Amino acid sequence: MFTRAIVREPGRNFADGLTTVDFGVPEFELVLAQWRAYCAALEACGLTLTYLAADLDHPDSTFVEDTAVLTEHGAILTLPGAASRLGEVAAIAPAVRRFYPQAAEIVAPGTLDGGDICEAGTHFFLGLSHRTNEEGARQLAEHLAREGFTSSCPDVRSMTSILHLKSGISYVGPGPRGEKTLVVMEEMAGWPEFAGFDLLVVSEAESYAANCVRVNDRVLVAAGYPEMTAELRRRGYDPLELEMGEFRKMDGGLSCLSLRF
Ligand code: CIR
Repeated sequence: MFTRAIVREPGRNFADGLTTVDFGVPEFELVLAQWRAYCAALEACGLTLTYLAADLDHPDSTFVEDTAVLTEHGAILTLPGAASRLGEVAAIAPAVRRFYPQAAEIVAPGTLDGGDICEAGTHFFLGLSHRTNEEGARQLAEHLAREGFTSSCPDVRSMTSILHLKSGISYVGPGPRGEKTLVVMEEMAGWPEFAGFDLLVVSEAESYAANCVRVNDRVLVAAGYPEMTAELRRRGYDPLELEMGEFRKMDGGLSCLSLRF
């Protein structure tokens, strides 16, 4: 069960952030409306939110997930792989340390974005990407091992369709009969790393919906992906659909917008 989350309001210069996709320029009023609906959804799931003010020095800073990895036992502040995002860690550290005074840190030459880290019960997938390098993953694996977690490192560096591991996979936790459901985009469905999980394969046409988030009794899922939403329902999950179009324009997904714990 999650009880809290940290979120950061998007700044007026949100559109100046990094992106690899060409879906148009986000419209700020719509960004804010979608962000507010996202925060309200977390609250409806029972979470108490820590709201951080917009940080105009870092246009991508609403994607707080990339700055820390929170587990039930501890926290690790990251070292983002994009230079323009490095300062986001110092900016969020006090909010993380308020709840995790002993928070550890990823240090250079390691780099790591939280978007590459997928918790799947007692196991963590640490994605190697153009943001997270082997050294960053090695350091995190060591921290996690000390907390009793195992880990493995799926490599997404050759994929052009996703930025982070969690753009392509999400663990939605135990289903009604204890299923270990791992949502996975079609392109990654056959990967040996994911054997042993109950795969929910997202069709190529709906691949953006592979980034979804289990929050207590609900699964947050992007609106506009009916097959994926219906499949979650069929498996006994309770999806909560949210408009994500403006965040998608900046390579962002549902998980990126909060640190849940
Ligand atoms: C970036 O390129 O870093 C941001 N525009 C998007 C980050 C999305 N974060 C995530 O998937 N965890």
